[in-house]
Amino acid sequence: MTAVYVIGDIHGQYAAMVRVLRNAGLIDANRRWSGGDAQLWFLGDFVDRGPDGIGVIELVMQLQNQAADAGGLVQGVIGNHDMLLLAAYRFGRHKSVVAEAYRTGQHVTPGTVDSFISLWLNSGGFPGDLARMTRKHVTWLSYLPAMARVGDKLLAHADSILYQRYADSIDDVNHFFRKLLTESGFREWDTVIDDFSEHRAFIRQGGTDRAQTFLKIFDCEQFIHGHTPISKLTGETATGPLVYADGLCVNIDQGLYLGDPGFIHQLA
Ligand SMILES: [Mn+2]
Repeated sequence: MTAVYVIGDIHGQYAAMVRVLRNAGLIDANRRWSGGDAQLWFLGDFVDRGPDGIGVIELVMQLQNQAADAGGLVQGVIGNHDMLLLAAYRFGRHKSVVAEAYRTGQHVTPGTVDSFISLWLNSGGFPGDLARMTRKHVTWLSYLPAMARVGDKLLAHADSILYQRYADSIDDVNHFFRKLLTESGFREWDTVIDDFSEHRAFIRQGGTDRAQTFLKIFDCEQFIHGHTPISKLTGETATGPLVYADGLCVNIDQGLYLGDPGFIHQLA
């Protein structure tokens, strides 16, 4: 049986990510894949709130190639912050302002730049990420799926019912996102980014029923997600997954940007 790991929201915390992967034995001291045929899934939100989102993406891209060579798998799903950065890149008219501010160490005031860049900055965007972002990173992020099935588990970024709004199978949701991320205009992006602002759909009142319906639509037994830091829900430092909704849901948002130590969750 191949070992399967999932890791939640990295949010630009490069050093913390390296520490967690190293502790799990999935990378070596040179930050190269050492997980053999293991599978590792990142549940989105690679960027924002921490300073080195591009470094995080670069490392994940390298690990993806190294894991494939070793018979393993590294993959991710798209998070709303990844979309916010993509939107700033794709639709932002003031990228050069951000790049210049990054070079000179000046602060960019949201509101003095166009709305997509303002929205991204207000959501914890770091100018260095947009300044360093290239077509390579854009393409990689744009081709991430939104959902995945591993065994009988459903993997996606957000504890939100947004996915079922767009389609009623994993393949069709991914098709919707692929088209959105590669072809659609800013109005469609606006809607989806807005939909992504929902949190806690399966933990608040009626959540267990909502989770049952959600899992039935996508024909899975358990939903694994990030998006809402566990420590924000429990008020305590997160050191492992939060299983809730009668065991139907597992939150693995590590809260790295809040200073929690981080963890990796082994699915199988
Ligand atoms: Mn999120």
